[in-house]
Amino acid sequence: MIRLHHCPQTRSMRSLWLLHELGVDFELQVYPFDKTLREEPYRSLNPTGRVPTLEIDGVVLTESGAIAQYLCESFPEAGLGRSLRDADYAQWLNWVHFAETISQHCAALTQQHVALYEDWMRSPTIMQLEARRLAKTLATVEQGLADRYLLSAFSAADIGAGQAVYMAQHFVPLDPFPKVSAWFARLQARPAFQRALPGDLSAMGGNLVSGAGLRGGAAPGCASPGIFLNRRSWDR
Ligand SMILES: N[C@@H](CCC(=O)N[C@@H](CS)C(=O)NCC(=O)O)C(=O)O
Repeated sequence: MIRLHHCPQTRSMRSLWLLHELGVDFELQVYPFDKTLREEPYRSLNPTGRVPTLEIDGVVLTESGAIAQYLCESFPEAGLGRSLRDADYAQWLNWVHFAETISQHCAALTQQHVALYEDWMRSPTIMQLEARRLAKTLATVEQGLADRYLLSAFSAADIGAGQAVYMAQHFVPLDPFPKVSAWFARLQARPAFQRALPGDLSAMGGNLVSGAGLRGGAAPGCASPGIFLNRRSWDR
């Protein structure tokens, strides 16, 4: 049994996109991006109260990079992972985890732009610094893009980094990075990417087991300044 615990517009989109690319059966439990994640029964699965969480045959994983590795190793026939025997294994692994280097800046910027809801709480210095550091990570992707994908063919590395760029585009323009822009357009055209976007929950696929308090379609997420968090719901 595979069950993904997911909030739209967050890092769990990586895992959802990958599950769709793998074409496996899974259940999808969708939450609002608020303190529901800190409550039981979710807290027992993921004590830090974050998404994603993946349950797979009695195993629980709570890091998107680890989830990517575990799923790719569980379904090697899909060809989205690499193993130690492959010449590009180190590159693959590095890109799968580089996604988190991109995402941490997106998370910091989301905190500044969205979660800190009073002007006095925000720091223009941190906003500028984080945006510059985020742009540097995009420059790294620009430099690393071999051709159409990060490796010689589409893989979970593109999913991890691609989802991070999906978040990053809210904060930095992609225009200065032509290879990133073309690659990201290619990724966005994939049906599995589109099924992982927020919107009609029925289009998300998987076997949707529960909205767990979700009200009215996609929940607000952690990198969508256009969609406001129920900010006070995080106060504690
Ligand atoms: N390193 C973790 C980070 C997970 C994470 O921080 N997820 C965010 C959503 S993008 C979250 O759940 N945040 C809730 C919070 O910070 O309280 C991963 O890659 O899965």
